[in-house]
Amino acid sequence: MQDDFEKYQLSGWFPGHMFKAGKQMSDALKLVDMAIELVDARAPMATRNPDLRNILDGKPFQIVANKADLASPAANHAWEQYCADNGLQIHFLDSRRTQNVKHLPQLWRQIVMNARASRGATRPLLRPVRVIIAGVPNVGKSTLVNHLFEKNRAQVGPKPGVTRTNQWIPLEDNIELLDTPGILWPKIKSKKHELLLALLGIFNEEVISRELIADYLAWSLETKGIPINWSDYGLKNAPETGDELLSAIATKRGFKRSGNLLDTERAAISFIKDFRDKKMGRITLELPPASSTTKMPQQAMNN
Ligand SMILES: Nc1nc2c(ncn2[C@@H]2O[C@H](COP(=O)(O)OP(=O)(O)OP(=O)(O)O)[C@@H](O)[C@H]2O)c(=O)[nH]1
Ligand SMILES: [Mg+2]
Repeated sequence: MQDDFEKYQLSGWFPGHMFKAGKQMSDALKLVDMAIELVDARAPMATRNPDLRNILDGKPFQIVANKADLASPAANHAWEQYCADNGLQIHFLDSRRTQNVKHLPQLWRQIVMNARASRGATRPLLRPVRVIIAGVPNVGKSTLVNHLFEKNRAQVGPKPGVTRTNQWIPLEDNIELLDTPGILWPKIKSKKHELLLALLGIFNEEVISRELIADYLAWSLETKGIPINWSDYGLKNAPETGDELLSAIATKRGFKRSGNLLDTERAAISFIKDFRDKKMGRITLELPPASSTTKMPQQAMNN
């Protein structure tokens, strides 16, 4: 059944470049044995796009939760547990280091081979296993491709793929990686979801008010019980409202607009930047559903 968004996409109003990207993605997925679904470890489920599973049509996939170095180690562990309990393959990664990615091709080959075995395939695969890295903007697709590529470029280099536009990068273990990552458009479920995606840089923050994103961040930190050194922001205690926080930051950091007014937008930008730069510590914004995390208090989870 088509939902309203799908009807809108097919109506002719939907921007052409997005439709083209979606079409390229489904064409690319026909060529591969498996997809690597790259997500942001700070919100691993909220940064997925359900369309990918629909287009994959039963082909295996692995969720790679990238930027694991920015997320809470305890929360990463809780997500691993949750995914294992729910039959999902998840792998936490900091893709900026080549040494972290070098074992991945072997893992992917195993996933494809297991999927073939469970489908009852008996004939050996006589060609390389083909994989694609897909994900919403800014999750680190290019970083991961580049590091996988870097390690193998010296050996063989890219060779033409099965279509004119696709190039395959040969990796170890007889695996080929499509050199262009698949871009998935974020599917926004609610205003809150939109703010979360904007905070993670997945959705262009300029179309949303930065003050609102900062307000959402402060609210998330507070409701999740994440300890913050509020004195860094000119406050003795946690703020009661976003306005209070942004005024305090603008005062402490001397952000002024013409007319000697406090520049709360600049305050919001600096607060968001601190979060993205890990100045507040390693923070996960989306925790697994409660059932699998009851043993761990929320606060401990973000340490
Ligand atoms: N801390 C951290 N930063 C990362 C990691 N992977 C990527 N980044 C950073 O995240 C930003 C986005 O990375 P890209 O590789 O450009 O992401 P992308 O998915 O290709 O983005 P689009 O091409 O816009 O869709 C860059 O500033 C990277 O340096 C990671 O594992 N940890
Ligand atoms: Mg990219």
